[in-house]
Amino acid sequence: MQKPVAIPTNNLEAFWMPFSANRQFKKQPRMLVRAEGMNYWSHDGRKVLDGTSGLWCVNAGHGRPEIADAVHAQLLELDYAPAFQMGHPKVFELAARLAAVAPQGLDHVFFTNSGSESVETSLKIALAYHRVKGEGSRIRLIGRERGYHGVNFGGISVGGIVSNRKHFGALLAGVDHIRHTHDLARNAFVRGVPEHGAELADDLERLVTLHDASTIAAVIVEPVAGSTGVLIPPKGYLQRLREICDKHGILLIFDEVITGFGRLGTPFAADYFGVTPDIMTTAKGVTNGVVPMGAVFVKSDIYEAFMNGPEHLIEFFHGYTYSGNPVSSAAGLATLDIYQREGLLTRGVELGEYFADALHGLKGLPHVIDIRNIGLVGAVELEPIAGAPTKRAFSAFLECYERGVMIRTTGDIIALSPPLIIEKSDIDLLVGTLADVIKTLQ
Ligand code: PXG
Ligand code: PLP
Repeated sequence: MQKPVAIPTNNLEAFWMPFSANRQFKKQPRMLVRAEGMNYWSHDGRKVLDGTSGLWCVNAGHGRPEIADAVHAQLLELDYAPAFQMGHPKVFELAARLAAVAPQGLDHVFFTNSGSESVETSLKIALAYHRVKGEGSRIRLIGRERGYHGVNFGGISVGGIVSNRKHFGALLAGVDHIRHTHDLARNAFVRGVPEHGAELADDLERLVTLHDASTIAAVIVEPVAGSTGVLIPPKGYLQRLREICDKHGILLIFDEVITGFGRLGTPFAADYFGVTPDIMTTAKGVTNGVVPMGAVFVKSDIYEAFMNGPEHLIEFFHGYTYSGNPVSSAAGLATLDIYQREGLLTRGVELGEYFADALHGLKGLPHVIDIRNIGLVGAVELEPIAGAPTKRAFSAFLECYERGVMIRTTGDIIALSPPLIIEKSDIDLLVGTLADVIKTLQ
């Protein structure tokens, strides 16, 4: 057992924690001090099973020495190289290897440092693409209700999570949203992909009728909406969205920041659903979450559209100081090695059924109004306490942590997304603890 570490409770004030209840945390801190494999260790010496891959990112499990060694060696060999007008070998190697595992046709990679930056990058590529193609009237971006696309201005504009939008002014102009697909009345407690709701994709036709296709640049959706509480697309929905985009010359962007790198039991959600987007955003799992990095994949004809004009000119005025930096690139290569050596990008198929059985065994417990699963993602939706939404699920989170299991909650939905190295005994512990905790909830 990890030796308890004294928490410096007198100096927690300076750090303004992101997306956190700061005051609650600082009264009752939950500090993590070590991690290995499937587990964290808390400051008070308890082992805590990671049911969430950190924040949906540590897909190959914690403390992988191969990644640590690659990062260490890279720091000593070439620590940083200018990202603009200069290169270094590993970033080219990583782009080529990523393109090789990506769905066919997504052959070019633009690097960022997070999912939020990947989203901004994808929206800018979409707008600029139409302009370089001579269709500069396509200025509108379409998102979806309940979508999460990070926290930068483009992302919250196309996003559909009210709390992430309402405090931040008028947001980006020219944005509209299609309806979300959550439908408890028709789809509650369905295993895997729900039957009903493909017709919700036709909502895009409504926006085309309203704005005219000639003004719309792109539609961005999460293939499976993660952050809002795991909303799985109805059968046929993404195919239909693809067809409507094709019909009207609108680019389709899949935000695969969560679904990318094996989460659904396929390398990407595009593979799972057999629908290939024009642009695909990723982050998190690209480096196993341990060094910041994001990657935006684009189809060749999009990249090629930019490659015109005099060769000494910059083709796309966009990039980050740390785009494809050597350390992140080294971490990305070592991570891909692990995924490929251990077959992790498809391991969710093998274990998904066991995970689904365990999860759906929670049906009938108090307050449980829906259970959803796909690959190694699961969600348990709880009936909110009248007048106190989010409180019931937050209590479950606190109690699970006390009992040595880390879950994630959003609203009154509990989300599970364990590392892809999980074993059946870990699933038993994860879901078993959750069941015990749900039984105690007020
Ligand atoms: N797009 C999607 C689909 C995401 O899930 C982002 C963009 C932004 O990525 P960065 O790296 O900028 O955070 C995300 C991130 C949660 C949770 O509670 C989800 C995310 C991040 C943190 C927590 O479910 N998704
Ligand atoms: N702000 C200022 C003043 C800068 O000079 C830069 C980059 O040079 C940025 C923001 C953007 O930083 P990054 O490239 O790390 O996103």
